[in-house]
Amino acid sequence: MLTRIDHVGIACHSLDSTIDFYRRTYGFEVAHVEVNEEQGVREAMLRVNGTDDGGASYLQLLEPIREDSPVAAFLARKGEGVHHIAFGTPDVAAEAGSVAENGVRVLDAEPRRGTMGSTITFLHPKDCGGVLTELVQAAGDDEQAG
Ligand code: CMX
Ligand code: CO
Repeated sequence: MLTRIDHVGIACHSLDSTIDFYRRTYGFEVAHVEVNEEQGVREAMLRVNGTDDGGASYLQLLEPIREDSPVAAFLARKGEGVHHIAFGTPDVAAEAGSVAENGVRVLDAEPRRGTMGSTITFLHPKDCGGVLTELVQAAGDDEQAG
């Protein structure tokens, strides 16, 4: 079960100037900044709204911290822009199993650590109509569902 759009991931060269754009243009403020070594990014979460299920929706601004990372490869090929969409779910492992049964490649053998204590996994964009798709179980989501 997918319950919300958790975030839209946006690849950028400079986190600071992209944060500045979203602040000046729309008034969005940074809710959280984090380095995720495993994913090779420095990222900022800009909260857009809360949702009925107790989660929230964010923009996730992504700046690569090394050249051999997915976001660096994306920037080199396509330049700045929308990198992925992430759906929220109360159970990321169950959701990954269910989409895999439908023939969609799940990129992680086990869910990994995402931003703000979340648990995440990615689905191959070639199996999702060209959209790199992430599934997110927010920290505390399982308790809300139970
Ligand atoms: N969206 C849509 N298509 C994408 C894509 C993206 N973000 N990234 C790559 N592709 C497409 C490419 O266009 C290419 O298509 P063509 O063959 O038609 O040209 C194909 O996928 C292969 O591209 P590639 O540059 O060779 O990339 P890889 O196969 O090495 O890797 C992917 C692609 C999706 C497997 C890899 O980026 C990945 O594992 N991503 C998941 C992890 C991630 O993105 N982490 C950063 C975000 C962290 C977070 O959100 O917290
Ligand atoms: Co993401």
